[in-house]
Amino acid sequence: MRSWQSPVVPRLAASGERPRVFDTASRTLRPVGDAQTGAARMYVCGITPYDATHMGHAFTYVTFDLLNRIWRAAGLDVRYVQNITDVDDPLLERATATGVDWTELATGQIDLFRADMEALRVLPPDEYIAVTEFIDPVVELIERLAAEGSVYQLDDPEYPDWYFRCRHGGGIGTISHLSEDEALAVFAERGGDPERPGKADPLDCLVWRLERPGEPSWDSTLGRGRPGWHVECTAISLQHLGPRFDVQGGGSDLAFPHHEMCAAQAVAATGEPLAEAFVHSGMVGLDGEKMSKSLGNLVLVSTLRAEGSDPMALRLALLAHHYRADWFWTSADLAAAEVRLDRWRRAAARPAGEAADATVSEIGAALCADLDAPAALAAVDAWAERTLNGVGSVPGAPADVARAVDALLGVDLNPAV
Ligand code: 5CA
Ligand code: ZN
Repeated sequence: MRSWQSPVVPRLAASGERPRVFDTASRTLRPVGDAQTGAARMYVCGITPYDATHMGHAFTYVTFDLLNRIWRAAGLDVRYVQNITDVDDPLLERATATGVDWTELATGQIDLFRADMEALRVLPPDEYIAVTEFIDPVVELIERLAAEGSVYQLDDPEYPDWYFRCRHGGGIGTISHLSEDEALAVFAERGGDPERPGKADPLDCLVWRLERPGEPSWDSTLGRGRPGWHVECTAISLQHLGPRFDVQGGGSDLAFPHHEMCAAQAVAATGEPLAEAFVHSGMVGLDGEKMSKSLGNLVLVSTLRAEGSDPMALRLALLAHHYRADWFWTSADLAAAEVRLDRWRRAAARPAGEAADATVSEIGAALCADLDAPAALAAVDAWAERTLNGVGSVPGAPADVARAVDALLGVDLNPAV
């Protein structure tokens, strides 16, 4: 699938410093990116396109955009892959409820997402893959899992769907640290079917759903049907990045079951771990609840843009929160970001100001220390404050800080057009 247009990233002198990020699985800060090969491979779970980009989605993609940018600044060659879950229960339910064709619903929402990502200056993935264009490789992966005895057909005369044995290739809690009881509760909330009769284990996950009347389906050796959710990300990431890639990313709602199931499937199929680190952004909420399509309490990037918000202010509002924090969106976030953007732009427009080097290093160091965007923002705030107060008279320094702010934080300080 076509991704979106990349912003131009100003080149900085390669810092060589590898970032450290928090790995949910080992609960440690780990350096990520391969210092030996100079490569960094990242997979970030993409949208299920049935409601346009909300600020929670934007927070997650801006988070991994920071990692992408700091890797590039370190001189690493980044390979970035993202999926689109363009066939799944919630999308089909929404299409039915609103009387819209499911493919039209998905296409419209993907277009909106692309436009939002472009406006927010998020670097596009190198491969942007919808599951509907990846059915054959998904089936091949399930066949491989079948050969290992890791999937089975349900004992159900009407719909003998295919399930993955969730304990093959891992144990429950390996990434999420949930107990069995917690896992059961969360599984039911996040698309799982622990109560379905005939399963070998309540936590086994669906990998191939046989055709139901009126649902999209594809011919395959498993019977005519469609993929279950988790196996799409396992198939896409393994094919385009190979096992043991550097970072598997997404919001913290994906740690279980999604990333655990993907990780277990990868081990069961290849004998190797899926990824070196599993990195999760916090959840953005609204009015005391998680912002989610199913709850309908959404603040959409496209709405705020249509109301005239500068996308760079939206980006700064997101960056003001550390990626691992859960937080609630309020209009005060945007108001504070607008004030900050205005100050930064005024400072950046000066012909001379305080020397740039220390501030540029502080931004890089903050991002390398578990993507500490708030600390990076504080460094730029302090520089802007001093420059606006006439401290320093180094010609070109404001332009140098602006280049670093653009390259590392993705914030364009040219006046809004
Ligand atoms: N298609 C699957 C992943 S394979 C999915 O979770 N789609 S999604 O549209 O629901 O979410 C897209 C991304 O945004 C995921 O990484 C998810 O973890 C993240 N996300 C969803 N809601 C929020 C939220 N309220 N705050 C932060 N991130 C969120
Ligand atoms: Zn995924």
